[in-house]
Amino acid sequence: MASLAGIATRINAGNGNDLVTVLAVDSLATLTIDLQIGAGDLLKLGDGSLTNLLGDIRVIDADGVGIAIDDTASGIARRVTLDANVVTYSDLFSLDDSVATLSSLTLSGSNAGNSYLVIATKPGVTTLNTGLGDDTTVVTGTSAMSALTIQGQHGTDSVTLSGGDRSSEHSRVGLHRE
Ligand SMILES: [Ca+2]
Repeated sequence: MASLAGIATRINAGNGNDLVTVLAVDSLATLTIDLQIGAGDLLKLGDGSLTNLLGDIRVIDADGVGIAIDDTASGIARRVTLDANVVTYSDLFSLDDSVATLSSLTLSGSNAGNSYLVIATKPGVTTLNTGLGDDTTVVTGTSAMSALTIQGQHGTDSVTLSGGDRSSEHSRVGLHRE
């Protein structure tokens, strides 16, 4: 779906397991997606490129939603920040998930060399598929009951864990390379 400029758009997906795919959000738009009931709800942002996602997106879900963010085919380097309640792609969109319970959050990057800053994670499983190029990931914090997996894929990737003052005893960080 695509949202309209200057208009607040809300989708109530309905009960049951829903799939919502967002391909475009105008820079002046706000889009709220309420997945409602359904433990198997899935929200997809982008279908290979995030270039047309330019507005603010908010997701609501009470009983578990999987979120997949797919920029794999854009060919553009992105700067991405993950905090406890918001995922921000610089110069593009922000995704507010402060009132959503996540079952999973998966970010899949392009081959252009991306940079990721992880300040905090939400409870659930977060996976960074950083991309096929040379990617940089800095993790300064993770949160209780969360698991973070970083898949460097191809390229010369770097991962820095620097959360010395944050407890990580209840979270897991895994690093993988193909
Ligand atoms: Ca890589």
